[in-house]
Formats: sequence, C-alpha cells, structure tokens
Amino acid sequence: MAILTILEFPDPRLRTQAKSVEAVDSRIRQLVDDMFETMYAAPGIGLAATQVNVHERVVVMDLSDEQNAPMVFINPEVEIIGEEKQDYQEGCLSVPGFYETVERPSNIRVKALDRDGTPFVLEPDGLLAVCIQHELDHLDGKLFVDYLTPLKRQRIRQKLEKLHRKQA
Ligand code: QAP
Ligand code: CO
Repeated sequence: MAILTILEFPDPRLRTQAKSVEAVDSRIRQLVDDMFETMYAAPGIGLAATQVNVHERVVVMDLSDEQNAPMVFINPEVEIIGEEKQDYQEGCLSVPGFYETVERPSNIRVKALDRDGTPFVLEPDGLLAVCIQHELDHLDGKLFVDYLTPLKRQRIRQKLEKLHRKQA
C-alpha cells in the first residue's frame, strides 16, 4: 500500500474529466487500497481518484469515526429523486483549511460497482448523499468552491497559492 499525493486547488489537473473503469481488476483494487490509505492518513471521509491525479471513475468513502466502514464506488451514477435540497458545510482534502456551505439535492439514487465489480444501488440521504455528490463532482473536474461566489473562490485561491509558494 502507499500514501499518494493529494492535488490541491487551484491545480489544473483537478479539472480533468475522469474516464470510466473498463474492468475492476487487480490494478483498480490496488488503486482503491492506496486511496483508502491516503484518505485515512489525512484523515478524510471521502476521496476521488482525480484528487490523487488518477483520472478514472473511482471514489472511496468512510463516514465512520472508527475508520471501519469503507465504501467503494466505481463508475458511480447519481440520479436526483426529489425536489428537496439541503445545506451542508463542506470541506475537501484538495481545499485544506476551508469549509463553506453548499446546497445540494437531499435525495438521490446511486448506482455503482463495488470493489469486486459487482453492481449495487443505494438511496442515501444526509451526509452520505452530500459526500457522494461532492466526490462525483471531482470525477467531472468540479470542486465545491465552484458553488461559491467568485469573490469567496478567489480569496480561497489566493490563500492557498500563497501557502503553496511558501511550501515550494
Ligand atoms: C468531502 O472531505 C466532504 O480542510 C470529504 O484541513 C466533506 O474528507 C463531503 C479535510 C464534507 C461533504 C461534506 C479537509 C481534512 C477532509 C480539510 C474530506 C482539512 C483536512 C475533507
Ligand atoms: Co473533495
């Protein structure tokens, strides 16, 4: 297993559209394992392959406090199944230190493949529904800061660019 480097906003590679996984084979399972190790070490609750510069449609998540409830979504598809929306204070491992409120549909249906390539369907609500939509956005090159005002996004970009210059 390996801890992978997490790309940070405004890295243009985070804007890449990820490709569908053709076969859930040992290479993909290795990626899944490395993504879990990377997410747990951070620590975080969700990570998309895009964030570790792998542009394939793979997401890992674990919403538990004990890091004992791993979830894998390969080629996830989300369908909105209601009018209701919810506000959630979102964060992101690719936007460290910033948390802002984002409004998203409350009720969704998710279809995906698991770690063995077996299809499953879920109708999550609450944080799980928020997190899946946030991670699916990553696979399409989208970040939660895209839902903020241009002024807020600009401020976050400037602060992170300054931090990155100091780290360089
Ligand atoms: C996505 O985010 C998410 O700023 C997962 O300094 C978050 O795991 C979806 C993290 C909230 C919905 C709601 C963020 C770690 C982790 C930071 C994460 C940080 C260290 C974020
Ligand atoms: Co994120």
